[in-house]
Amino acid sequence: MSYDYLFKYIIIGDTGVGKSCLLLQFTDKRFQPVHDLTIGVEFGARMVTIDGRPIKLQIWDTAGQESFRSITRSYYRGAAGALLVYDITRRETFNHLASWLEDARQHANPNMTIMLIGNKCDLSHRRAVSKEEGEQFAKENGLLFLEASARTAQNVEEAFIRTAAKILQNIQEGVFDVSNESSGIKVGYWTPSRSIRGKRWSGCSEKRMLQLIETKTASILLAAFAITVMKISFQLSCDFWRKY
Ligand SMILES: Nc1nc2c(ncn2[C@@H]2O[C@H](COP(=O)(O)OP(=O)(O)O)[C@@H](O)[C@H]2O)c(=O)[nH]1
Ligand SMILES: [Mg+2]
Repeated sequence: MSYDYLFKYIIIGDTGVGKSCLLLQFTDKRFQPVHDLTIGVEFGARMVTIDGRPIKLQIWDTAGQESFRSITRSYYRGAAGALLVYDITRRETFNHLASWLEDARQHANPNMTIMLIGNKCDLSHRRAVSKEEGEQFAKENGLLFLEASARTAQNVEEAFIRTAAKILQNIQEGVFDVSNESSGIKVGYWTPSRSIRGKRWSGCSEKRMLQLIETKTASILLAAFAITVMKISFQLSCDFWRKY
């Protein structure tokens, strides 16, 4: 299936916070009640539409344990977005956020969009971290924030889609060099209605493409103007010779 952009995501956070369940709920719309330990890194993908544009999300789900931390680190580099997850019923998973963020800042693209997710919000009777604390942490560290539940699917779509919308906004503002795949963004083939004489604009930033279109339009108008002037002069000279 064709897409305008492909965004790579990474899901990080302590073990047992619900990373794999969030991915499964997003890709398969189902919940896995038994904790199936992620070994190394797993992978999921789904198409979404943002501002009418088809975008493919390629999502890497990592293992939270310390022993897998070095494998996880190697996945930061090629990611455009990260979902940093904690469990609202386990305070220690919230306390470890700073260390996850430090890893991300050290190994990821500095423009990576990070969405902080307070997961398991269906278990609010066992809550150990207030929503305000989550919001405050996100604000202090420049992250997006949502509380979600992989079990009830509350805010799961929103978490993935809002991250993608922010990445798309950054592309439109020229923050990313999309021709460099280490940004975690791949430009797809343009759909026929958007392509210009079938030309593939892969590797070209949106800003640059608009500039090219403007330059092309200006040249066409100039050429049309020159032809009209030549036609009028030719007509006038013909009339002149006919008279005299
Ligand atoms: N109640 C509830 N349980 C959840 C939720 N998300 C995950 N779990 C449970 O938490 C455990 C760990 O989930 P998992 O996705 O494997 O965690 P991971 O290690 O971060 O990938 C599993 O038993 C899940 O069923 C949620 O939103 N609500
Ligand atoms: Mg897992």
